[in-house]
Amino acid sequence: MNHADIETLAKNWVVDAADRPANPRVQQVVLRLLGDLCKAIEDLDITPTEFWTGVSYMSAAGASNELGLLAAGLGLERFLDIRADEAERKAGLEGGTPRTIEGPLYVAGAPESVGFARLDDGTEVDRGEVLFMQGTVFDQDGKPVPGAKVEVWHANLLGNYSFFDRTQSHFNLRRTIVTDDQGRYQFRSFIPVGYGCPPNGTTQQLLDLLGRHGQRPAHIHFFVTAPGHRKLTTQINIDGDELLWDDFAFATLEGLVPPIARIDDPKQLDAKQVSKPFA
Ligand code: MBD
Ligand code: FE
Repeated sequence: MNHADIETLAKNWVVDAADRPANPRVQQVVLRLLGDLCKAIEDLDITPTEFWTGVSYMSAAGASNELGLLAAGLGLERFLDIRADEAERKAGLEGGTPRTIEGPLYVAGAPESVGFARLDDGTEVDRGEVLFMQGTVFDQDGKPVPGAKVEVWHANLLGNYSFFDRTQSHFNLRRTIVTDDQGRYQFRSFIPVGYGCPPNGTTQQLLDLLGRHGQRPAHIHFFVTAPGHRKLTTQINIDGDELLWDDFAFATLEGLVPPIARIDDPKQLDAKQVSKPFA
């Protein structure tokens, strides 16, 4: 069947079949996606068996809560970022810390403190490398923003995130830090280990068929919000990770790999220009 005939069918099924007030945006999007899917079935001669295998796959991915993970692994989440960057560029909004994907593992409501937080609950302190990070939130004009919320979350030493991993304490490695009167935040945690897709899960199943791994380099997630300002969603990567530029979710960016200063003696904190002692 040619594409014009397919489009006529799709219009018949979506638009002409409506006998009640409809949501025009939903109609528009479904019409397009349905038509495009039918064209792919036609052009690639997708068999009924292949089609129903795909339906089962999506059902299983949804049932195991992996659709968000799939969106990251297929590059779709990265694509939304590229479009957001483009829209901001067109609006003349450039500069600042680059955005990168949120991923599927954020949990709202982390404990809040001003200026400083320790992220880890101490259970892995014997095995992890302690990490200190500090920064300042600046506005578009380069002025510090006191009272901004910096939400931070990252994986533990097994690459797992609290809540999704029920063995961790509530909100382990998740905190909200409100910037101090000079716009600064600091935290203590440890260097996380990169995440890997569940090896027997639906996302990894598809990645295997595509000949791809499902690993992320070690990273730390951030939301930065303040009244009257755009929200920043970003991550930093831990420099030196062998997968730094081989992330299955395509999130590593120039400008999001800060230098790490390794310190053996805590007294060296001053020499490394940590602005004040950590709690
Ligand atoms: C993660 O930790 C993550 O950040 C992304 C984007 C996908 C899967 C797991
Ligand atoms: Fe992550």
